[in-house]
Amino acid sequence: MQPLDPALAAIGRRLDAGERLGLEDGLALFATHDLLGLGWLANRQRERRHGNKTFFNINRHINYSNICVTRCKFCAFARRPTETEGQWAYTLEQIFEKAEHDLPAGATELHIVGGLHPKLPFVYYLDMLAGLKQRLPHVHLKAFTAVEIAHFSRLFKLPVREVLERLIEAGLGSLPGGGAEVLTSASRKLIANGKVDGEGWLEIHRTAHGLGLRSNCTLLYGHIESERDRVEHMLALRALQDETGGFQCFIPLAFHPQHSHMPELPAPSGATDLKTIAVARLLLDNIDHIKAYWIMLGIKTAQVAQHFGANDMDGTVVEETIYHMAGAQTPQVLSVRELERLIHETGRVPVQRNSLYREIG
Ligand code: V47
Repeated sequence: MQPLDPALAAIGRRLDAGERLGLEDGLALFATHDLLGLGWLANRQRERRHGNKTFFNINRHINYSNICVTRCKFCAFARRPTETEGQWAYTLEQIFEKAEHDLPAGATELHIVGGLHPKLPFVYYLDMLAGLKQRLPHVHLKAFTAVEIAHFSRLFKLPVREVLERLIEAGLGSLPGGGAEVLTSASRKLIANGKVDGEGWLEIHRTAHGLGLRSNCTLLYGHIESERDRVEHMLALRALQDETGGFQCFIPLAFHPQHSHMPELPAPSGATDLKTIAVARLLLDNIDHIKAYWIMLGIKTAQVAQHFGANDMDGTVVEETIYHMAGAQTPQVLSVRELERLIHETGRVPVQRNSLYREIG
């Protein structure tokens, strides 16, 4: 099936000639009504790189605390330090208990993030990683977004590089991609005022990559940002990737309005979800993996996304609070068997990976 939209067909010919797409191309891709043509183009790039494989991992999320000094408008998860109802901060023993006794069989990753807590000392985070590594030496610790790293740097009066070095020493394996929201536009200030700005977010990933850490990157879309904001955001990530090569995976995150501070906004549509995945595959020619995170896309869209440019589904997850507090209707856990079945049903071959995308088994 070739694209019907002449603008898409022209972009397809340029991709075949090995040309790189730019801002105007990104805008044209978002503007098209030829959704299947766009999917066809993105799928072609996806299959050139990954063939028929769809990756997943066996992981568990731990959100150690939702107490947060900032008030991001999109967030339904955080509670202010003064707002006692509905807040939590796990003790290290509680975290170790969850990790040791509620980890799916064969798990290779813990994904650990939380709010910007005003009081927890640096040693809490260091002991968390060291204690987890001691108990589960084979499990990769993907922990703390760049926003948390910036917070630690400010709170503990340490340069970002030193914060990262000490966390690596304690057992940090890589950085998750959260907190990027929209990096380049004025809308970042409107939805995420008070936390590290776009340049700062990129700089922390640059520093992490310089220290040999791999990381992921995200985009929060479907709120007040424009299509141009999305394209500029992707191009900023691509520029950093040209420099460092440290990003493994891009994860577009669909805004869930329920219980957020922008409940009046409609959630992004299925067409927007699929377009954003496809445009990411076409613009981010230097980031290998595009993840359709089933928790926020919904299982059905995450499956279709495997033919719109995505090649990863994330993993078993087990316990998720960020999206579920924002009204996500997905389950909190998928078994390996279910993940494999869902991937098989899309005509793809499920491949278990570790956090650094090495194939397992
Ligand atoms: O930074 C918060 C987003 C992110 C809402 O690296 C919301 O593998 C939509 O980054 N509606 C955290 N989005 C999640 C994240 C992530 C998830 C899975 C895998 C990886 C990875 C990273 O969630 C936040 C923010 O952008 N978010 N609230 C909401 N109401």
